[in-house]
Amino acid sequence: MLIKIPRGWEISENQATPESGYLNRRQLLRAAGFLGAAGLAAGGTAGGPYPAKRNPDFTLDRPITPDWAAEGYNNFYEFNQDDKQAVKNMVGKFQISPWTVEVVGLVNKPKKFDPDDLARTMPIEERLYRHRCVEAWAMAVPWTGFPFSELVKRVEPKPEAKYVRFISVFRPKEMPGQVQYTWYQWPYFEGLRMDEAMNPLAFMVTGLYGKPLPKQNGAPIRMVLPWKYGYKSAKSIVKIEFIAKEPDTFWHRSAPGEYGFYSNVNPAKPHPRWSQRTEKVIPDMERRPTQLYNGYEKWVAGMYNGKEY
Ligand SMILES: Nc1nc2c(c(=O)[nH]1)N[C@H]1C(S)=C(S)[C@@H](COP(=O)(O)O)O[C@H]1N2
Ligand SMILES: [Mo]
Repeated sequence: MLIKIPRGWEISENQATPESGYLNRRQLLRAAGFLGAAGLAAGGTAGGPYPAKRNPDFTLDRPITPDWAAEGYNNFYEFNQDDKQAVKNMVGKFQISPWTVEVVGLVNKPKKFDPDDLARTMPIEERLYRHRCVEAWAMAVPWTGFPFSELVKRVEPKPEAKYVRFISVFRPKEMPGQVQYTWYQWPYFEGLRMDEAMNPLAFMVTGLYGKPLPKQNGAPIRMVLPWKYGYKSAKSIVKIEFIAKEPDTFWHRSAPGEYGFYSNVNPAKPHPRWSQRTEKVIPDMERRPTQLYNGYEKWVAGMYNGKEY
């Protein structure tokens, strides 16, 4: 294949952040009172299990990212790979209800779940987590969800189950990127080793900022893995499969030399096309040092021998 495939991540770091000026301008407008409720990214309606009680074990080393920034600057290639701020305006046709998450594969009790039922019946809590995209932008947000291990317990994996695969929704009629970007293998797919999936940090998320998850952030249900680059955390999941062998992943398939299976945040391991030493915190894009495992080594370092990438 000699065709040059355009990928969102194949742009220089300078080009990757034209939005910082825009976001600052928005902030100024908001401060001046020019943007009212209509200027906010649409979130879900509060009520039901939201807001959930915050788990005090997870603290931040920085302020919480403003909701309009985390809900208005999104990586969601099913909609748009070039303009993170356009995603929130492209999700209108995306139907998130009814929705079924199928849990299948090497389990004793395969099950189908409705995300709304999960939010009502699982031990949901709010966690403040840092998020680090492989592109270097970062944020810190209050997710609502439950430990993925709780769902695993309900399906009883067999001893042969060594990995978990996550598959996002395929809705070409509702997701223009799935039609336009023919060079990717849709739907989005990701994976974890079993011990990573059972780690207490692995969080299945149904809410953000004390409300149901906005569509652009991966409604109605997504994974959040704060010690890994953001692309490991699949959005809008419809299938979870327990398997015996390490699975391929969407980004590894697209660019095997650039994206490995583990993808743990590591400042010392540069991306082939840019450094990972520092990160840029949205919306102001001020630089901070990247932390090993995104600052979560206390929880996750014991799972690795330092060679995983
Ligand atoms: N299905 C799907 N999941 C996805 C992505 C995507 O394009 N499609 N992007 C990933 C990337 S690169 C990041 S950084 C996060 C972004 O999540 P956010 O928009 O809620 O911040 O989602 C991840 N999960
Ligand atoms: Mo990302």
